[in-house]
Amino acid sequence: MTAAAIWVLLTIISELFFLQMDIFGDAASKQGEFIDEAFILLMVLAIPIFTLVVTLLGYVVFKFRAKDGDLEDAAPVRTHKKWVGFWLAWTTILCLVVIVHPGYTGLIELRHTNDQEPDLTVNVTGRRWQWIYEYEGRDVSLFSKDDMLVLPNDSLIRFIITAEDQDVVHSFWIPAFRMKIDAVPGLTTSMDVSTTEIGHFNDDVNFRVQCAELCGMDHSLMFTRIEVVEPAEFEQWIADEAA
Ligand SMILES: [Cu+2]
Repeated sequence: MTAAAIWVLLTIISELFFLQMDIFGDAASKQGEFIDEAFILLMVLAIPIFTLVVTLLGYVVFKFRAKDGDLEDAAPVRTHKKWVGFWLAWTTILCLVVIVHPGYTGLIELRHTNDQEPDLTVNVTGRRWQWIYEYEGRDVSLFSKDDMLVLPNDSLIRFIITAEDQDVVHSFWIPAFRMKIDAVPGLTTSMDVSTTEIGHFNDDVNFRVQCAELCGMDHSLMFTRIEVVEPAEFEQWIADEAA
């Protein structure tokens, strides 16, 4: 009874503490909003399980500790079948639930734009240790590490991603959009992002492309600054760059 009370109390405190935290700030894409919701849901579901394990461990260590001068062996441990069955059933149900949502529904959500025509396609190549970009059909490419990857807001952007032959595996990650996919030599992957916020690397470091697959000496420096601007401003930028 005491253990149950401690568990409930710990759970309520932890849930309240977690829900008032703002861990990542706001996501800057539709996909990102869904991913944040999924993360929060999984944490809310995981907290009671974590507090249950911690409470039981602490309770058992305290309650069944050896008394002073007691040198007898402890009573043998026997399986409590009902408890094992209960634990197995509930964890199985919980697992099946999260496989469907946010697991399966999440995949559908992140991939449902794949058959739509994007507003902008950017071809991306990973190379030790920088990213190279080509704005498809716009005659603009970025080759320097210092270049700013400018993107239009309120747009569906499709990144087509690969890595150079003879290179290693990289991972194309944009924290502000909460999206990430591997960049593999000889393989082409794609990632759709629907932008929802104006933003600049200087104000929020999550507005960057970052390699997320350890790829050697300058892995941590393999990033590109991002600026998301209004579509009209983007068109102006593209026109200036192409000139
Ligand atoms: Cu890399």
